Amino acid sequence: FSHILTYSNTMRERTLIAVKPDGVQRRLVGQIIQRFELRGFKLVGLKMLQVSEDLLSRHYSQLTGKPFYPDLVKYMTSGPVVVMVWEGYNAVQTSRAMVGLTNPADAQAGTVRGDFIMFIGHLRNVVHASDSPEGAQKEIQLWFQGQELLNWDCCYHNITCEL
Ligand code: IDP
Repeated sequence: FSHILTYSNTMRERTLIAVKPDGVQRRLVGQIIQRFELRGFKLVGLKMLQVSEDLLSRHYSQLTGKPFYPDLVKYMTSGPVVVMVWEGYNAVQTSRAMVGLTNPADAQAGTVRGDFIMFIGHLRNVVHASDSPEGAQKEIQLWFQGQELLNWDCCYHNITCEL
């Protein structure tokens, strides 16, 4: 049964996506949500907030020692972010592909970073996506309380295979 178990876990995989302050400033929230909706992912949590330095240091715990970390703090606390949890088949890997490479200059056309940013160096790249299922689980717990995530059924599941 192990392959079935793996398959069903992957079917209901969850990932954390955040529209960073530059994405909110540039009115890209709707466009980014639409891409995940159209791909068939299910929105199970959503909120807007001003990030604290404490939350950010826990979110980016592997980056706090990097030389660019102070700039990253300035960037990420410069305005509100919109953070969401999306659920569906292979959500983590697929959403990384939809978001594109970290440096927008290298990001492929068709990705969020490849479509909305020309070149601004590394920092302001509009969106965050969890990079592994374990990372996603950690980030979802960090940003959301359990009751803020909703389980709901897709009413046309039979036609689309959406969950
Ligand atoms: P990711 O956002 O594509 O997962 P990470 O390496 O986890 O990339 O870095 C987190 C964020 O930190 C990036 O999205 C970017 O905003 C910033 N960042 C990463 N590397 C650099 C760098 O070399 N210079 C400046 N900022 C960086």
